[in-house]
Amino acid sequence: MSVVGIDVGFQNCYIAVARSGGIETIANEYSDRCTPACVSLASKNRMIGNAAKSQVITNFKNTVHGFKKFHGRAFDDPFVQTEKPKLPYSLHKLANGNTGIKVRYLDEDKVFTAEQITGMLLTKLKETAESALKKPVVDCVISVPSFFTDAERRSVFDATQIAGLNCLRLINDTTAVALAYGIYKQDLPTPEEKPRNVVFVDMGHSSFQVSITAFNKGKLKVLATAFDPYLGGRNFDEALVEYFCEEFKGKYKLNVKDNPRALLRLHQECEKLKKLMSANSSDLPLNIECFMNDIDVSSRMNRGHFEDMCAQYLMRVELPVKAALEQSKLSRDDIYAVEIVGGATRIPAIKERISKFFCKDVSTTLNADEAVARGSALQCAILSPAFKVREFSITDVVPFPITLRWKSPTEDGLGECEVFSKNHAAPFSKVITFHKKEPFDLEAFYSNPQDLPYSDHRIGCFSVQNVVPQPDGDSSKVKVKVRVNVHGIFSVSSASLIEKQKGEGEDMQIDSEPMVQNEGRAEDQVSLERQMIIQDKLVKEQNDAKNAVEEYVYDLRDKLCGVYEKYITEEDSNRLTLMLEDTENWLYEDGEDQPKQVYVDKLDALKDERYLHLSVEEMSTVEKSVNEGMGWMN
Ligand code: ATP
Ligand code: K
Ligand code: MG
Repeated sequence: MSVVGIDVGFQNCYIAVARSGGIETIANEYSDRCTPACVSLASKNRMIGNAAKSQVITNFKNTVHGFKKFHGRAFDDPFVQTEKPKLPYSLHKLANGNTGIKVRYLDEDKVFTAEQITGMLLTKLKETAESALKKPVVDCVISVPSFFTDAERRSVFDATQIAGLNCLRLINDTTAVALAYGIYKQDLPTPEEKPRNVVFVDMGHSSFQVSITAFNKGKLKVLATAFDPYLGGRNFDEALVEYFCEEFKGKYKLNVKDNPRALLRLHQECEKLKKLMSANSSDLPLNIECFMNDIDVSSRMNRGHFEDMCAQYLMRVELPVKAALEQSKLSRDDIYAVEIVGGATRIPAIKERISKFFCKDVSTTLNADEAVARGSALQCAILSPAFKVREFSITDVVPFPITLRWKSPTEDGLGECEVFSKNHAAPFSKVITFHKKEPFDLEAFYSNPQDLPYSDHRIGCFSVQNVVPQPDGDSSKVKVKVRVNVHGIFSVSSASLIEKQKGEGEDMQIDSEPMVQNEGRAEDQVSLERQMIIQDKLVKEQNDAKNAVEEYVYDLRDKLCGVYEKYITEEDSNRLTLMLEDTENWLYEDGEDQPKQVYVDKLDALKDERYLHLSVEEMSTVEKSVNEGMGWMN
């Protein structure tokens, strides 16, 4: 059984695998270790990852990217509503109020949930891992931002199931990074000694996360996490896009925002320019040929100007960093190192701000792009019974305080209490005792709505059933276990009624209903994903078979005027040439879209033709001798 970790980024995904030799990051069929978080739907199949990214402009309405924040999100959520007009594809309100993605697929209008789209992406990542490892991939650990709420985590978890994965843990990005940092360190303080405190900073395309983690030999404990869920590389791209849109309006009279293709191209060019500016402080050109209305556009930008333009974003860097330090109750002197990862931390001004705050140079000892995936693979190795790895205990934190409110139909005694405070250790179970005569409801919600990345603070409703009074009419003692599990998901996991005389517990039934639920039925989405996988496979086989015919035509044509020329009569050569021409025409006409078998038969027929006047042995001797670089005749 393989042991893999997957970093599902807003823009970039990575897969790492634990092998006996250590952790390796896996490259996809494009020899790229990064797979874009992009899914493109078409009339016959889907393209996912790199193949989808190349469709971003050509098939913009049906190429989905930037969907990570739609997990567990209401369509009416302010973030979704501000994103919507900027997206080249359409969003759609689902029956449960969540955000759906509307595309054209198999020549029909289709709405997919965020779970399904991420499920598609995970299918691709799973296949990439399987083809590299040459064995099935099921067990995995998937990373999520530390600020993901219950609804977001449940939604990502559903996506893993749609893709047929068995997710052993949803691990926080910064915790995965901490594990990748700590597990191989030989010189960590012993458990009795003062821990080594390290700050981890991850700025990706869409978000900014900070954690402070204490290390001792064999363990790590997250002390605090803080974040800006809406600050990332994309803000810097957008600032450039805005600037050039304004400039081109005046300079070329172009309304770039009215043209989705031009706008997407500008986005791509601005991202490239942003990256160049990280390495270069001089004036840099921006040139786009045939940008819009056949006009070539050009402009310039430099780092200083860029930083001025992005002042509002740079200002926000310090806030989570400061908040994390305050929550950890450490002082700057207690910090051993500040490790930065994530693509956007390559922006010099961001590095400077972090370094300035801690009065310390930032360290880049970890691979900025791969650390999250590598740490996730390490966590998978620790959790998997199929793999031996040194013990390393991980204590994470609850990102937002959680409150429980209870009520029963007739008894009074409505009440509430905060069951998990901010930065409370997780995973963790707690037992709360109630005195009740009848079934009652527990409602869980995040205590401080204003801290959340979005406006809905409800977690779920849990009904404790079958509660009855004691034989003497007194209230029964009901012990309820509440838990934040290994995925960071809250639940009321069990309840038992304690009988007065015996002091023994009898398990009670709990009906739980998370506030935000996946729109589709899980089984349906799983089987739909399977059908789509089969459909993609059929299309791929069909294309491969068709390409084989095409290649054969080109190959034989080359050989007829090359290696075979001397050995074939002119008559035969003419006949074969004509046949190749016919086949080529057929491929563009009737043979454009045929079932796989038609191409296979065609190829067989061609091969038979070829051997009419030269025996198979003769043909292969010709080819062999040519390949070996000697003339056939001598
Ligand atoms: P998230 O963590 O928000 O889900 P992600 O994991 O997909 O997103 P990363 O891959 O860590 O994000 O980082 C991608 C971002 O980093 C993009 O905005 C990209 O433009 C930016 N980036 C990458 N290299 C550089 C560079 N040299 N200079 C500036 N920005 C860069
Ligand atoms: K990433
Ligand atoms: Mg990331």
